[in-house]
Amino acid sequence: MFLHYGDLSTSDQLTNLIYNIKPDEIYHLGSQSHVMVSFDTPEYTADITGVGTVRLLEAIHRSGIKAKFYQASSSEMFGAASPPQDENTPFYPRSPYGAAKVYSYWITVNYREAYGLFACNGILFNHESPRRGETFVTRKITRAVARILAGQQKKLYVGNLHARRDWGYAPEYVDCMWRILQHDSPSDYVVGTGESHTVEEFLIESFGYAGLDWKEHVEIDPRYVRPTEVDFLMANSGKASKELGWAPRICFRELVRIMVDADMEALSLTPPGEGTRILNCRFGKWHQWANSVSQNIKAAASRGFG
Ligand code: F7E
Repeated sequence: MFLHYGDLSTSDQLTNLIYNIKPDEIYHLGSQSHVMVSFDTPEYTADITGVGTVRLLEAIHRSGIKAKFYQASSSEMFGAASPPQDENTPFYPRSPYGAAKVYSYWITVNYREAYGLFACNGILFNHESPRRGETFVTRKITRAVARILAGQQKKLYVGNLHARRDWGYAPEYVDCMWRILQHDSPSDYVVGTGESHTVEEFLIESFGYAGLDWKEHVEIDPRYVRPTEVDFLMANSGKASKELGWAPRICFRELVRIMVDADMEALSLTPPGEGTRILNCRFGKWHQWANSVSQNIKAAASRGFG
């Protein structure tokens, strides 16, 4: 693996990169991806999360490289649309992030139709893992569980507990992204588990799994409540299942256990171990998470990136 520097705000540099690397497949996952942050930085979010996509598409088009293109579209585009959401559900974004992703979705479709690019949208619902950033609600919760057990934190401050999300296990979603680009023809796919739970249910499961009562540790902080919220997301991934043979193997309850185990291990605590057992059973040793992020960064640095 070689890491090149890149900047989604600079089209010339992107064109040079694409022309020099001549990739077969491009997975465009770069963005300002935090929904709450997008309310504070709407213009930056529009530039990077929205216009960044057309910069990449135009770089492919102008350089004449025959690269397949994957656009990381998001369930946030559905926003206020009623669940379950599928490929035919009209978009109703509820944040600058969601609106920017809608632009990226349609410009991807447009380059496919206008120039014949093999350009696809994967409309991914929330996908989580022990590598999830610490300011997203799932990881914020599982990390807090471990820190409370380790005596490093007493309280966890969160916002809206009633929002419902379709949370799945991220590595399975990456497999689906790859499948989308291997299909005979380019198209757009909804990817999620079909199971939806509230933030409160995530709290109950995570704290309960670690033997804690969430009500003793969790406080509501209005600073984390969004100006407009997405209330209810639940995917219908029938198309991905039928055309790509994709189906998630990790359910909500198992995802919580995988994440709590990993956060406890990271603090040298002994986890209950159900999450690790689930991973070993379904995926084998490839899915060991302990310190995996820092190990990957070190490995990349030793190959000249740093
Ligand atoms: O919020 C509520 C919050 O920030 C989930 C991104 O990857 O998935 C992600 O977007 C829910 C929301 O993820 C806190 O109001 C309550 O209803 O973990 P999140 P998200 O906004 O769903 C989609 C698919 C993407 O594309 C995005 O890039 O949890 N919530 N209390 C909270 N959320 C946060 N972050 N922090 C809280 O304290």
